[in-house]
Amino acid sequence: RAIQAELRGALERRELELYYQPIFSLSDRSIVGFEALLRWHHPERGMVSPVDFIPVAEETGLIIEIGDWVIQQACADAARWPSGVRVAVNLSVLQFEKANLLQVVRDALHSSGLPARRLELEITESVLLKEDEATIQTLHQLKALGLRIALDDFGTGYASLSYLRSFPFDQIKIDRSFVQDLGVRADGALIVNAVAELAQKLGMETTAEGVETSEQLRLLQEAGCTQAQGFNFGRPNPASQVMRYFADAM
Ligand code: G
Ligand code: G
Ligand code: MN
Ligand code: NA
Repeated sequence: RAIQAELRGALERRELELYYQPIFSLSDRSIVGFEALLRWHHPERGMVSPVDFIPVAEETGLIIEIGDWVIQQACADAARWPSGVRVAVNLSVLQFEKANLLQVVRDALHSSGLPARRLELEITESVLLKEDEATIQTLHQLKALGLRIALDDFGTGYASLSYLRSFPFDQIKIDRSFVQDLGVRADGALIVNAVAELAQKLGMETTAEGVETSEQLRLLQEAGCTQAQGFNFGRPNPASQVMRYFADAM
């Protein structure tokens, strides 16, 4: 059967699960939060990557239903974590095209009891591509709820800098392609340094993504990045394993 047809029933069959990857503060190595990363446990194909099924979900419109579930589930999971630990949720551009995103987020916060300041929504540059007034307005309304907005995969689009003017992001997530250059190319730190400095001047935090080595970590600290995530700190794991991070810390 086509992957589209199979994805249609995946939610009801409980084949979708959120994994969580820790995000650390670079100033004191404490855990600031976790990014929710969607996983599909397919009965025959095994684990299907979101890289493969999110596009299908977007083509079929299923991303709305799935995206709503992700927001609700992430808030419900995070409500059980220590206060101060945030959850970051990836949003598809299509979730902005349906009118009720604000209501879905509000409902998820209300029913989970998660304080808004502990929710961060990650959007990619594709959300801002159209420079559409309605999208910017929705972002402002979301932010007015008290949650945080992050610009994900920063630097991979072709007009990144101009997007920083379109909305006061709380967070910039530096794409892992730049982190991979650290310590490898002679000019590897240039872009990370520049982005971290710019973000700081704009009053935004910076999370470096895909940090795999202690050398990258050192250069990111030197650059003034505020947070990091990656295999060096921890892989994405099921919600049941998140508590272990806190048990270790206590
Ligand atoms: O873990 P990784 O392979 O998990 O994720 C691959 C890509 O899938 C990333 O670009 C990530 O942003 C995206 N992704 C993961 N979970 C979600 C989700 O819940 N919603 C959306 N829209 N994208 C997601
Ligand atoms: O686009 P987004 O930032 O949401 O994607 C996160 C993706 O990056 C997920 O697929 C996640 O599994 C992956 N990822 C997280 N940490 C690392 C890492 O240290 N190295 C690599 N190569 N991928 C990572
Ligand atoms: Mn992300
Ligand atoms: Na990213």
